[in-house]
Amino acid sequence: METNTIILLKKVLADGFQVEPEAFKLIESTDENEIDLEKSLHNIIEKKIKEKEAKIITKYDIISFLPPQNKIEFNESKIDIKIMLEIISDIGSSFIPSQGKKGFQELFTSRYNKLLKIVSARPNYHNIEKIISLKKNVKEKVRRTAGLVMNKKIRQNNVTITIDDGTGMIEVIALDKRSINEAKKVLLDSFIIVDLIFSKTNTAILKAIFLPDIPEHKPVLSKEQVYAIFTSDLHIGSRSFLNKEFSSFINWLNNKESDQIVNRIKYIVIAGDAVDGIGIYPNQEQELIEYNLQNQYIKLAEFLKMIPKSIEIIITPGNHDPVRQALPQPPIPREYAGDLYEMDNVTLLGNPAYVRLHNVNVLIYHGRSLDDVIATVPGFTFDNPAQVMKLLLKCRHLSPIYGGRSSILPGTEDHLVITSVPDIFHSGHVHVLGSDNYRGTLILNSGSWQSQTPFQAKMGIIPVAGIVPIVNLSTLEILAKSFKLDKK
Ligand code: D5M
Ligand code: FE
Ligand code: ZN
Repeated sequence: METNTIILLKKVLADGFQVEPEAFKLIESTDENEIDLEKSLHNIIEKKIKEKEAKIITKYDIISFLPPQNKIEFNESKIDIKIMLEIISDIGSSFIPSQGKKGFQELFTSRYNKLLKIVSARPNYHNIEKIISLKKNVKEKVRRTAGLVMNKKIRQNNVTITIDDGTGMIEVIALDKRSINEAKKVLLDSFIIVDLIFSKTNTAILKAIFLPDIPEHKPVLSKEQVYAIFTSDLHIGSRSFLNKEFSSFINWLNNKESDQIVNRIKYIVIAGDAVDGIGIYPNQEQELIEYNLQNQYIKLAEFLKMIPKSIEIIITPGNHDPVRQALPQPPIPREYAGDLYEMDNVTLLGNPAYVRLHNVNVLIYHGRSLDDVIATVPGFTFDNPAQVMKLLLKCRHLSPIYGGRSSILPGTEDHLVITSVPDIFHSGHVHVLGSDNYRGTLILNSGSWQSQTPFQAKMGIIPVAGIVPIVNLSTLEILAKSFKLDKK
């Protein structure tokens, strides 16, 4: 015979919800005379649907309606999850640039070599020929080569691309519709693999383009159910910084009663532009309410000090922070952000940085090169940053286009090549929330805490501000929590 509990659970499952085993045990042990289980579960389901939360009933959902004496036994304050932060690579801290032209030659040689090594390890690409050996001119046979894109010319009926691999250069021409479309999307200075055929007149005709890409993979997940918040672009000091909304976010982090997730948040990543800075663009002072950079960081530290100490905060710089603009950027220095260095739960890293949060591989990168990619690729817009980040993953490079708004320091090694495949790729900068899952990697752009500035209005950028993506590190599911004030 089915018990009332089983009948109830069947209803829950019929709504598309899952029940965690521990939640199930708790439901079983509740006294039906004391609690209206049906009503309580109904309320939880309604709330989860309304707030677009994951369709899982956890033990914390059940605890939320248990009478106090039962609650004590499962008191959330007893949750003791240890921080597991590993810094894998923080190149901005130690990078020594090379001087002059030689440095740039070395940089691009390193880019080519690193990417060739990545692709040559795959069975499909073991037959990549050097450009110099292509000149032997075997006609009507598909040849495969690779190089960095030196030039791209889009004409009415064709597109030509010139690539260089250090042994020589070759211009390939795209003539058919499919090749033309592929060729148009190619980013200057990026590494591409090219299939071509020589015509009777010795013209290299493009047959196909392949990007280094990331392989399909299973992300590494946390064994414990812990959450990380990915944010950026607070722009403290700007008139448009959303002080009230950000305060409400901090309050929420302190209100352990309000949400069972709060107790399991162990990391907050701030991927640059925490402050608005000063002298970043002409007439910026008209848009500031705090002109002193140190004071902007003091204000940031005041906010961050209100975050529970059980949460580790990782801060990397962006283009509004007082460090060199060229990549890789060093961490925000102590001279500006002394208060942050005094905090035990704050780690300051450079941009980009690779970290592991509870075993999950996270690539943190502010994202300035997104501007350059959006400006170049037909169809790319500011309102879809995940699409742009996906292309960076395919190119296996954080800032392929040289000489745009995003600049790179010359050096013997190109550290912006994405050598290891991240489980989470986090950027900000464009101020628009966006996410995607690409071949097992969670792509995340974190939006901002700054309302539309007059400049962004001119550019047609509509920021998504005051919403934070919270990621369950044991599933990589995202919950977008809004702290926007209701303006109804
Ligand atoms: O950049 C926030 C967004 O605004 C980002 O997508 C770039 C755009 N932006 C900002 N400044 C400029 C300039 N000078 N030209 C073009 N686009 C710009 P943030 O880094 O927060 O200022
Ligand atoms: Fe920003
Ligand atoms: Zn920025």
